[in-house]
Amino acid sequence: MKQVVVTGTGLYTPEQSISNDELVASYNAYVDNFNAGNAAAIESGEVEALTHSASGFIEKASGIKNRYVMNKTGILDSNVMTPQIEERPNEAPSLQAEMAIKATHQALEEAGITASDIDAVIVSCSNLQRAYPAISIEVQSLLGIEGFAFDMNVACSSATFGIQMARDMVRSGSAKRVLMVNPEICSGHLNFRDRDSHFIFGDVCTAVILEDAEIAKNKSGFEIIDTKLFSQFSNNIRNNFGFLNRAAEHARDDKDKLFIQNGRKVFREVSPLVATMITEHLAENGLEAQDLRRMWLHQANRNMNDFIVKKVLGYEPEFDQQPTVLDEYANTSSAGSIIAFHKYKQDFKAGETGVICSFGAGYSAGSVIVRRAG
Ligand code: CO8
Repeated sequence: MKQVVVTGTGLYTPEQSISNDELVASYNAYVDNFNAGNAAAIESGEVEALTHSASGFIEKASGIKNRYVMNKTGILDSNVMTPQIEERPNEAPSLQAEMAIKATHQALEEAGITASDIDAVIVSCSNLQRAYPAISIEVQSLLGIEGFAFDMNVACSSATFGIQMARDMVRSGSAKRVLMVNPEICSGHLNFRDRDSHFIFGDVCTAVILEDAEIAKNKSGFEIIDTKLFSQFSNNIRNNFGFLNRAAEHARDDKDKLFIQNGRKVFREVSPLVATMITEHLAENGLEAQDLRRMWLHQANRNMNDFIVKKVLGYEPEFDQQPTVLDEYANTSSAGSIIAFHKYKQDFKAGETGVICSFGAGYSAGSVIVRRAG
């Protein structure tokens, strides 16, 4: 079986950002307007008054202080509260393809190859801006790549599932060099009028290049030791937006056409499941927790990650063992663990081992054990 290496990663960060205080000010202005506009109905008990959001709660409950977004003004306008992104003509590159290209250039540079060396493209993320043609085929075309491309979606686990697909393709010989890219515009499917979740997500794009080790030019990449995927149906994180919405017009704009979750249940159910998955995955590969230099975990919640790593290691982790990017980027769905890997991998020495792990809607979870080559 061929050995597969991650030879390059890339990160595109949007220029605009929103702090917790800015987001909360906009949400609270919406609440004040709503309550004033519904004063009589609230007084008579017909309508429930809305409650303010609070920056202090957000940081304590999640670890999030800031998020990057593709359009700040629409989100912060308390009469709009959604990103305002113009439709583009079919001849122009789509926004997700544009984000993908930016992240890809950085990944190619690290891998020391050009786009024409790639022979397969996977765009893997939690929402695609159109049904077809596939964004990945557009990326393939914009980069001048020969071969094939496809899109896939496993919500927050899209990147680790994408890595397993890419690895399997290289191992089987159906591709030699794969670009796996995650353009996440989470702000487009987040309900900024929902106090429980308005603070959770941000926008970003990550890219990963996986190659047959024999032909890789970057000899100090990260060998993939093994991958393990898990899924189990749950309604606790759900978004009912889809092509049949226009066939049920009365429900087309209901809240469930954006992200909804039972966050507390997700926290309780998913955290132990992920800790067990990582421990079992290590054991299957003859490894123990102390063999790990670092875990690059999905970035949904700081407390959740602390719980998982403590359960795997048996003690409180240092930042170096479990770096977080949540404070700056918030939850960027599938891109989160890859941002952490991208930003905190350069200090790895040859032979050191780590785990990239994602988890989220589905439920879905993916674990990727990597070891620095070279
Ligand atoms: N401001 C102030 N107070 C608040 C706020 C707020 N904004 N929101 C809630 N509160 C209050 C509540 O009313 C409650 O008050 P009380 O105790 O008086 O009833 C109190 O705070 C506690 O509320 P919760 O129990 O809801 O708070 P938690 O401590 O559970 O924290 C979290 C909420 C942060 C959401 C937490 O539960 C969490 O992070 N859970 C994990 C969720 C998770 O990992 N989800 C994965 C989702 S990502 C994914 O799968 C990808 C989906 C695709 C991407 C979608 C892009 C849009």
